[in-house]
Amino acid sequence: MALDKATIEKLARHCEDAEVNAYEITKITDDYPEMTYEDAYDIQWTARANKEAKGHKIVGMKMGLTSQAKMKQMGVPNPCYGYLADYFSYGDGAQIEHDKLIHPKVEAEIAFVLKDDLVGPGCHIGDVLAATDFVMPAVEVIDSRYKDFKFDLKSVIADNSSSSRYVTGGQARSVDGLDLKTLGVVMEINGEIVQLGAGAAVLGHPATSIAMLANMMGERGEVLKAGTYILSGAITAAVSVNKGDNVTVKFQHLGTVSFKFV
Ligand code: OOG
Ligand code: MG
Repeated sequence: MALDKATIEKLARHCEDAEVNAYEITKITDDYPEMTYEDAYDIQWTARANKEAKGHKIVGMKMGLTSQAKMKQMGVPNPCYGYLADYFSYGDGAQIEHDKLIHPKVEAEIAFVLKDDLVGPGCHIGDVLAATDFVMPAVEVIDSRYKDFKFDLKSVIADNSSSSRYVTGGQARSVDGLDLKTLGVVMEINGEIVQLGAGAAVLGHPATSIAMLANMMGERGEVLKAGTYILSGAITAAVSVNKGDNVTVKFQHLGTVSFKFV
């Protein structure tokens, strides 16, 4: 740990304020180059506690930067995670206000809901499949608070891994008989296909990503709780959206998620 508690608290407020009020900030490692990964997660967990203190519920978690496409797109070496607050959540057919966000992008994801807690270290894909209650399709709306979506891994972790909104739809299904690795996804914006992908884009299999999340949380003594809504990471590259855009993502075997930016 390189930053003191007061600085961690200041940076947590700084990042959270930019998220709530939708304004751009400069990458925090520019001002705090000595910051460590532990500091970055301390900032994120402090912002999370601040949200809870304000009465928000933390409803889920997300993994980010789990695909080669995304790591290459953002120029970072490893995946990261973030939390999902109650007001991030939207249902199928939602209208999301573009003006309340900075420069949103959409990405197709598979969401997991667990029936048993997962406690790292040592979690593996088998533990995840055994602990999964159901999976369902989701589209994440990410909105980095950093100028031009440019960041390094520590900065993006402090910014709650760009979490902003997510939309769920389609069908919830048990993982039995479902091959999440080959499950195909087609993303359309205003009727035009913009991205294609398969579950394998996420660390070879989306459940691997959930195991990694439980293990990363385990390093901080945290448990991935049953009932938590978990986004496993983007299958496609993230696509920028404008006001008025209609987003539809078709998931093989799981149905469709669609919504509009207004
Ligand atoms: C970080 C968040 C990435 C994912 O699924 O890969 C993410 C970013 O690219 O801004 O949510
Ligand atoms: Mg994502």
